[in-house]
Amino acid sequence: MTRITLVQGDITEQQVDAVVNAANSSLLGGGGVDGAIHRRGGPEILADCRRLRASRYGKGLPTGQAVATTAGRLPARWVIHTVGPVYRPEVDNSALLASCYRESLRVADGLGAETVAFPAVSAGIYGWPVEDAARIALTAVAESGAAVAEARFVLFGAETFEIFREVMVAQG
Ligand code: AR6
Repeated sequence: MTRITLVQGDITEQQVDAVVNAANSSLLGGGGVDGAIHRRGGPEILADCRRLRASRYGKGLPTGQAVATTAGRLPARWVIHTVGPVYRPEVDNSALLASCYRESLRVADGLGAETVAFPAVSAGIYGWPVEDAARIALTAVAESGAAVAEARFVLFGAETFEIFREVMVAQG
């Protein structure tokens, strides 16, 4: 069973096997966690992403899916890129957000990763309310059945960390 842990901090500094990136379909970088991972990890990650675009993902990585690249200069071995849904109050995309976590863990299992760090996918630029994003994320990981030993949520800022902590306590 996967143990879920929460820390407040910067995901690019985590000593884990794999770091999950809240990417966009292009896989070619952006702001938020994506920008931080590419800045800190260096150009090897982007080079791998370009190869993926030239081969398996000509049209981009679909929302809810996940794919791994090198982690370049990050302490981790791999970056697992996933694409969260953009939050739209009139559409329920929670299944797609849950899929990001399930698929990332499936990729991690395939790599033999034991420790995986997750950001709060979709809860930044993509606008998902943090409490709801936390509920979906924690449930998806708890129910994943993955072999990964530790799924570590790395929350940027005290407020997001506190919300995740409260949701985790409420979910038991
Ligand atoms: N470590 C941990 N968490 C972080 C870090 C960090 N270094 N930096 C930001 N966060 P976001 P999204 C938090 O916007 O909502 C990009 O342009 C942030 O505070 O990174 O899925 C992509 O290319 C928030 O809680 O991802 C896409 O176009 C959470 O990580 C788009 O943004 C996610 O925020 C994806 O948007």
